[in-house]
Order: sequence, then C-alpha cells, then structure tokens
Amino acid sequence: MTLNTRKRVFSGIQPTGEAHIGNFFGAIRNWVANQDEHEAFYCIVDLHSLTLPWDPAELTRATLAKGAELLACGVDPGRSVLFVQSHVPAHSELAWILSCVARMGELRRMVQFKEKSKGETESVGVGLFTYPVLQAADVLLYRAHGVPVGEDQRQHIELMRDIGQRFNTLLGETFVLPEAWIPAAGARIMALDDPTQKMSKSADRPASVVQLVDPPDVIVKKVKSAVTDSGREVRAADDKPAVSNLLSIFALAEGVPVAELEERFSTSGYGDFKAALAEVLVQRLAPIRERYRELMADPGETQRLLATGAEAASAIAEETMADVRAKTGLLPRL
Ligand code: AQP
Repeated sequence: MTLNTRKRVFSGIQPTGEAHIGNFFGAIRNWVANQDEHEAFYCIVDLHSLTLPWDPAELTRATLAKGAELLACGVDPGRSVLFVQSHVPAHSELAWILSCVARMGELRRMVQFKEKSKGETESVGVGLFTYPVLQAADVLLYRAHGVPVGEDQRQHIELMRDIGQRFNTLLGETFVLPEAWIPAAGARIMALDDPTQKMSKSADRPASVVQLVDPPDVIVKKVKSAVTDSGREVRAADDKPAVSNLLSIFALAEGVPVAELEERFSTSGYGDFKAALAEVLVQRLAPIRERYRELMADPGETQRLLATGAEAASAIAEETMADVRAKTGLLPRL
C-alpha cells in the first residue's frame, strides 16, 4: 500500500465574465502546475456569482463555458478534481455552520466587501457580506493545505484561517488551516486602461482586459490601445506603472525575466514594444482559444467531466461533513 502524502490544494473561480490574463497568470497557470505534485481540487464557484445581480440564463452558459476555459488552459480531470460548487451541497451546509462561528466585525473589515458594496451597505445583498464565509467553507471542506490565488485573495485566506482556527478551538480539531499560495510574479495584473486598478472580469470595460478567448485582432487592438506612461523608455519603475504592468505580462507570456525585455527593447519606443507584446500574447493564447472552441462544440463532454468531478469532490466533502456535524452536535439521522 502506498500512502498518499501529497498536499491537497483547492482554488476557485467565478463563472461570470470570461477569464482574462490576470486570472491565468495569477491563478489558473499555477492550478495547472500543481496537478502532479499535489492532490488538486478546482471549483467553478457559481454560488459566489449570486452575490451581485445576475442573469440566470447567462449564469448557466457561463458556468459551462468556464469549465471549457479551464480544461482548455490545461486543467486535466485525470489529474485534478474539477467541479461546480453548487453540485456539492455540502459547500452551502458548511457555510451556514461557519457563519455561526464567524463574527460580524471580521467580515466588515473585508476590503472586497467595501469595494463591491460601494458604500451602499444597507441595500446590497446579504450574500455579498457573507460570501467570504462561503469561500472559507469551499476550502476548509477539503482540508486543503494550499490555495493558489492572486494577491487580491490574501485577506480572505487569512479570514478562513481565523474561522477554521476558531472552530477547531471551540469544537475540536477538525480543519486544516490553509495557506495562500501567491505567485512571485503575476499575482496582481493591472487593467490595461488604468494601471492603478486590478484587471477584473466584472470591470465592464472591455479595453481593460485581455480575455483568454479573445480573437487575435482583438488582442492586438487592446494591447495597442493600452495606456503607457510619460517618457519613452521601456523600463519597469515605480513611476512607470503602466509600462511595468505590460513588461510583467510580456515576461509571463514569454517566460523570460523582465530585465531581458528591458535590454531587448532598450532602443525601441512604446509602439514597437506593444506590437511585440501583442504578438507574444496572440501566440501564447492561440492553443487555449483553439481548444476552447473545440470543447464548446461538444458541451456535453464538458458537462460529463464536471459531473464526474462533483462525484469525487462529494466523497471528500461528505467525510469532512460527517466530522463537522458530529463535532457541532447535530443529531445523526438514523
Ligand atoms: N488581476 C489579477 N491578477 C492576478 N490574479 C487575479 N485574479 C483575479 N484577478 C487577478 C485571481 O484569479 C482567480 C479567480 O478570481 P475571480 O473569479 O474572483 O476573478 P476576478 O477577475 O477577480 O473576478 P471578478 O468577478 O471581477 O472579481 P473582482 O470584482 O473581485 O475583481 C483568483 O485566484 C484571483 O486571485
């Protein structure tokens, strides 16, 4: 018998909005890289997409499309468990139990809630406020050690550790306290039209993101219209946030250090640099887009793979829930 000593990882992505290069370089790329060394669980967090107003038909389409996007990026159902959050009801059950352990004050401190509620804290949905608890349930349910995410999720991972620790202290050792696995490069890709803001699916500014499935001409147009900084030098510096962002995207897409690019473009202007970046992105994303198109031509196959993933995830989730229900004191059903 061989013992499974691989560390478990869990991460999720919201279905609504097409995935962009920030999602890819900040998270999905590392999901793919973790598949062999770790026992990986990757989840399309559809319930999270209900925290802001949504269109039901679009949510259904986007959930399946996100499955195809992740498969196209290289998430391999033979080596990871890929599934849809709502297909495993234990996520919602654990979220409720944890919401009785979490504190109002700690949720109020969440920066993302402050940003997304835009100060309208009385009129936004309750789900927007409690969604970090659902996120805690997502990860704690699988007793995951690592959570490969972008920088924006650091505070939420700290919160899930606090909630898990409190449960363990109050009711007995149950949860593994997860760590945020944030990459050294690509953890915070900024918007193309505004380098002070993170590239985001929900920004509703098409020119701010390069989507993984954008056609080549659209990628070229978006990169060429990306904002740059004053001066002409292609150099990463604090006073050059736009060019620094483009350089780090280039470095990630081509797999070379930023310094090498600074050297390569030392005699070029921004125009030549952006044209080369567009070309590299088109090349890097072409296989993903091609595979995505093939998968979307037969969505039944993606749906079947997601169903198989949900079965595997449910088995692990049920083990944890049996322990959680017992520790919580819920009467077992005969
Ligand atoms: N700009 C980014 N740079 C690096 N990593 C990023 N991630 C998101 N944006 C960047 C990481 O991608 C994973 C999935 O996150 P998400 O589903 O929350 O994606 P999003 O683009 O952040 O989506 P939204 O709906 O538009 O959310 P907000 O409004 O928060 O930006 C995560 O690991 C995330 O860190």
